[in-house]
Amino acid sequence: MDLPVIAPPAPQASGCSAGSCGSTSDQMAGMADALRARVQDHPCYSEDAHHYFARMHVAVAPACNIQCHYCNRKYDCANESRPGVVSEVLTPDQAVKKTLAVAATIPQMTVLGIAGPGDPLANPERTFETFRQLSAKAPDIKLCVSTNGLSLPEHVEELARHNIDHVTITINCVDPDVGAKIYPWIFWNNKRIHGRDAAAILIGQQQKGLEMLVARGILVKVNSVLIPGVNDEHLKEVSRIVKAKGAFLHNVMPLIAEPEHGTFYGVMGQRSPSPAELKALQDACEGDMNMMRHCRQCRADAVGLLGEDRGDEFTMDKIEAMEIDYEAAMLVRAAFREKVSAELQAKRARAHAPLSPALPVAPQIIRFIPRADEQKPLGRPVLMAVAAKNGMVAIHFGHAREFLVYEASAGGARLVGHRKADAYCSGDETCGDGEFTLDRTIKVLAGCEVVLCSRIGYEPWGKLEAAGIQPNGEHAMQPIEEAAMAVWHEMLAAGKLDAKASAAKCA
Ligand code: CLF
Ligand code: SF4
Repeated sequence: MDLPVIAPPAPQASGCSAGSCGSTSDQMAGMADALRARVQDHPCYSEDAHHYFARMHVAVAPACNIQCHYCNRKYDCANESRPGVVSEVLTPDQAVKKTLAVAATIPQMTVLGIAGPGDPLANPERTFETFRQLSAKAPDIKLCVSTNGLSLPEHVEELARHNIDHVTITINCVDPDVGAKIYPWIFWNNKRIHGRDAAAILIGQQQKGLEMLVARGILVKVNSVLIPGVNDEHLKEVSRIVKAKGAFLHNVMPLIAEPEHGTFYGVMGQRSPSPAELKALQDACEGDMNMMRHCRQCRADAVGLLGEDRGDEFTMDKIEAMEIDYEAAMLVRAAFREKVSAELQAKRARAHAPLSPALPVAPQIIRFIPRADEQKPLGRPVLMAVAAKNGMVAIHFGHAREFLVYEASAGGARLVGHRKADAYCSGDETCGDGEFTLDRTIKVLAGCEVVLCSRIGYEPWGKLEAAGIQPNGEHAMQPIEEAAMAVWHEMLAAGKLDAKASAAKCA
């Protein structure tokens, strides 16, 4: 007769998710130390880092050499930013001044990226002049660039010369027939080329550029815009190919297409994917490569932590009035980095350590394993929206402008996306005003079963519950993963996690 055995404790109750989930904690587990050092303070390449470190973009690149159906040239490059607001285009000198001012004011700012408003490599003089000056004046700032890839091969040498360690290529397809539905034309060898031929050239250049960057040891992130009915299924093939060629990370972003943006897709009524469609595709691609789930589709002049924009504090007239002592600022920046590095190391150690009695662990973690024919699923995954700051459950529900979405399961909690919301509450006492905004927020949270926040008012609590979303304010100022797992275990203990319910919730 088979006797039940006591299972060893689960590898962790929090922090790190199991399998190749794409969370940075997992990526890090298998990553060489040298590679870790290259991404650990880059908010886009490391999910952990994005809670602590900020990036900024300088909009020095106005021109573009291709046309995408999701772009209107009046707006920022939609490959790496969301359309909707015109950037102030800067000269390289202005861009350098702005970067030094931001770096001196925001010690968290570790990365300077050039991502538009057109294509950085279609404006090589302006782009490389900015990089050249910054590598001399601010050597502690990482330099990053994002391109559509058409001119990439001819610039790889120069990128390497400027010590640019992180390059993003937007690759929406590897099949020219798909590409012809996304790109109406490219500008190539002084000629405008249309349709399938244009797409074939662009794809060839992107793939060649990717191979050349990887051969030089430069980290490559691939961005893809998910366009329902155009490249949704095809992106799995894209993911497989770019991974095989050595890309480090794949970032599948939802198409943004509104008629008021005046883009071809917007005007033609091409729809954007739902959060569930986006997640399903990211999950499908994940088997092949590390997926980025925390992209905020930032503007080409964004400043601050991902998800926040402090650009208004750094307009050129304000910068002219600042006195900047960059050498002194470098010391503050170095101290900040050291402090955060220590915090991140401690977090990783906690995530990979055996269970500590101090952590909130449900009794189910140590359990009897039934015989194979009696085994039941341990509990289904649950989507939880979190009003977060710096990796903690730290924001009042009514003040949240975005919610991070975590998937909690027996393997741990992992970030799977984010949802934008409008803050509707102006103070603790008035939480519950702005009914219309609250209704919209509840809609935005569709598919989530729990909301974790630091506080929440009576009225939104009731409305969330009525919508089938359980508010929870009991884990204020706890690390997100620990809070999410504690709630998941409570749900498991209460018998709310049988497999049947999941299909209905996550579809
Ligand atoms: Fe900027 Fe892009 Fe560098 Fe990041 S953004 S150039 S890699 S520093 Fe980041 Fe913004 Fe997403 Fe881009 S969240 S849009 S992935
Ligand atoms: Fe617009 Fe960027 Fe496409 Fe150029 S590459 S057309 S700027 S989205």
